[in-house]
Amino acid sequence: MPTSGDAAAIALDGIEMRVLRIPLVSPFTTSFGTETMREVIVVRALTDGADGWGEIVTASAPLYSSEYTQGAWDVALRWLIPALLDVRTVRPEEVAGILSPFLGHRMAKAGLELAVLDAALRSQGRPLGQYLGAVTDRVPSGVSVGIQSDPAVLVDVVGGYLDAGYRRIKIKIKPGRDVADTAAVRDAFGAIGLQVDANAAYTLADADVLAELDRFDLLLIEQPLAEDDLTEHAELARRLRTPICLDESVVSAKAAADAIALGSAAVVNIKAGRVGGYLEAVAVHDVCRAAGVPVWCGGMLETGIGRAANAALAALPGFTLPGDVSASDRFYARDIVTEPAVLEDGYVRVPTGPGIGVEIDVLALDDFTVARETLRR
Ligand code: NPG
Repeated sequence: MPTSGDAAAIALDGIEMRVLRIPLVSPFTTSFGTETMREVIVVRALTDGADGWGEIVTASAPLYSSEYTQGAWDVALRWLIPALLDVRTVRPEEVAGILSPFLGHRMAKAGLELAVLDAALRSQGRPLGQYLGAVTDRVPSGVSVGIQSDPAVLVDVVGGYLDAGYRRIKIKIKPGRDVADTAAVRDAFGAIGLQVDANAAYTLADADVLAELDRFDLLLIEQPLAEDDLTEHAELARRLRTPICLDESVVSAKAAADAIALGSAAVVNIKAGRVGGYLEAVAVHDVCRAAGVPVWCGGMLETGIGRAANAALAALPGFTLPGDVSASDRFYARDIVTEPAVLEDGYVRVPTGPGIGVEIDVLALDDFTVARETLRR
C-alpha cells in the first residue's frame, strides 16, 4: 500500500463509460491472434470537482484471459458501477473492497479504481507516481514486438525499434516460431537486452524446445505454459537456465506469493489490469521485492491514460527490468491525451501533474468512441 498517506475521499456523481476503437499503426500478432484495432473502455468518474479517468484494458475477445470488452462493459454497468454509486463518497483505497463481492473481472475493477484514484489525486493536486511510491522521474522503455511473417522481417522491425532507442526488445513466440526467430534477432544485434513471450502457448512436453532458447542468454522467458500451470512452471524452471517470468498466472499479490514459493517464477510481469488495479499492483510489487524477485511493468496496448499510469507504477523501486512502457506512437498514430508518451533517450517520463498527470484530448476521445453510457446517482 502507498506509504505516503491515503488519497482524498471523493463524492461520485456518476460514472461514464465509452467503448473506443483506435486503429493500430501496424498489426500486432501474438500466439493467440492478430489485432489491427484496439477496442478498449475509457472510464470517467464524474465528481463535483475534477473528473477522473481510467481505462479498462480488455481486448475484444477473451484470448489473453477470460475477460473481454463486452463482458467488462456488462459487469461494470450491471454490478460494479451501481455498487460504487451506492456508496457515493469513496476513497480510492476502498474501491477494491466495495467491488470484492463480485468475483473476477479484475480488468474492469482496475479501470474503475483508476478513475476514482485519478479524481481523488487531482482534487489534492497530487501526482499518481508520488502516491504509489515512485523513486525515479523516468523509466527505461522496452518494446514488445509481434510475430512477423518471417525471421528476416522480424530483424528489420526490431532494428527500427533499436534505432528509435528502445532499451530492451521482447519478441512474441509460439510453437514453430521460436528458436529461429530468437536466433535471428540475437545474431543480428548481439548483446541487446532480449526476452521472449509465449502467452501460454506451450506445454511441459515442449520443454526440450524451450531449453534450446537457453543458448541465447535471454533476460527471461515469459509465461511459456498455461495460466493455471503453476507446478508445471516450477518443473520447467528446473529444466531451463533462462529465468521464467509469469504474466497471465499472476492475478493477485497472493498468486505472486504462491508462484514464488513454488519456484514457478524468478521474475514477475506486473500489469495493473490483470491484478485488479494499481493498488493491488503495488501489493504485488511489495511481495516480489520482499522475496528478491525482480519485476517489470507489462503493457496492454494502453491509451495515454493507462500509459501514464504505467509509467508511474514502473518508477517504483522493485521495477529493476525495463517494462513494456513504450512510446504512444509504437501503437497509435493518434492518442486520446494531449501529450502522448514519447521516447527520450530510451526512457519515458513519469508524469508530474496531478493524478495520472495527462489531459484528455476530447476531440480524439469523441472521434474514437463507438458506444457510450453514463450511470448517475
Ligand atoms: O506494449 O502495451 C504493450 C504491449 C505489450 O505484448 C504486450 N502485451 O501478453 O503482454 C502481453 C501482450 C498483450 C497484448 C496481452 C494484447 C493482451 C492483449
